[in-house]
This record gives sequence, structure tokens and C-alpha cells, in this order.
Amino acid sequence: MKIWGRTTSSNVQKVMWAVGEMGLKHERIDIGGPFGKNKEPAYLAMNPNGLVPTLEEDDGFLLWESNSIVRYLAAKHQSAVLEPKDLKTRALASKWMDWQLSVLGPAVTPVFWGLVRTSASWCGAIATSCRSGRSFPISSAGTPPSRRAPRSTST
Ligand SMILES: N[C@@H](CCC(=O)N[C@@H](CS)C(=O)NCC(=O)O)C(=O)O
Repeated sequence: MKIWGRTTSSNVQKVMWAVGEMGLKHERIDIGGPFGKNKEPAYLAMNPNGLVPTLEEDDGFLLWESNSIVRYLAAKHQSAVLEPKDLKTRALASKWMDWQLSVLGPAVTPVFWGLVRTSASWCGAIATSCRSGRSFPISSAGTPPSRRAPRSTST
């Protein structure tokens, strides 16, 4: 089994956490972010979104969307912890996973990039938005107010 995706992606980390919990034999391949190659035809043929992670099974089965990968692996390996037998318990776990991906993540990501990943060394550099994969320049406009030079009021 192969997991395609860089370890700095929270969605790849989610899958790797599940893989680790279940002790599954795997190979992880760096792709996306600074490693690139995720917009190349070979990868797009596996995942037309050009995003990470993607799971590739030994028999050729392909799956993308991190939550779907976690649920698939948990069901396949009958993990009672990650895929509880009780339907309602499982549904509640699933609810929080989807809430993280659809509500919490989009709200927190801009704050994370603006405050945590913006530092003096990043200023003027090009960063890649985790969510969209789009590139945008980090300039002083992206620097937290506490780090900005005070504006001169003199004319
Ligand atoms: N809903 C998707 C989102 C995937 C996604 O947005 N992945 C980001 C990394 S967190 C990505 O591929 N960004 C482009 C890149 O890494 O080059 C999932 O949960 O798998």
C-alpha cells in the first residue's frame, strides 16, 4: 500500500496517524508542496484534484479524500477503535471528522497561515495555501500587526 503526500500536510498526517494506530505496512511518497509533481499528468490520473493524500492499494485501487481513506482502512482492517461497531458511536466519530474537514479547517487555515507560518524569514517569500494549493505572496500585509513597523503620520 502506498500513501502519496508530504508529511507537512494535515490531511496526510491524519491518514498516517490512522496507519500508525493500526500498524499497517506501507510506503509513503513525498509529493505536493515543495516536492511538487501533484499537478503532473501521472498524479492527476490517480487524483484529478491534484491534492494530497491519495491511497494506492497493491491491487491498483485508488482512493482520495483523507476522511474516506481513514474510514476505508479502519473498515478493511476491522479497527474497533477507529471504526466502532456501534453505529451511533461510529456516526458521532464520523460527524467530528467531517466537521473538522468542512467547518473547522477552512476557518482555521487562514489564521494558521497568517499568524503561525508568517515570520520575518517568510516575508517576501511565496507560500502555498494548504487548502487550495494556490500560491500567494507573503508581504508585510500578511504580517501580524504586532510585528509591523508603525505607520508614520508625518507628511
Ligand atoms: N478534502 C481533501 C483536501 C486535500 C488538500 O487540501 N490537501 C492539501 C494539503 S493539506 C494539498 O494537497 N495542497 C496542495 C499541495 O500540497 O501541493 C482531503 O481531505 O484529502
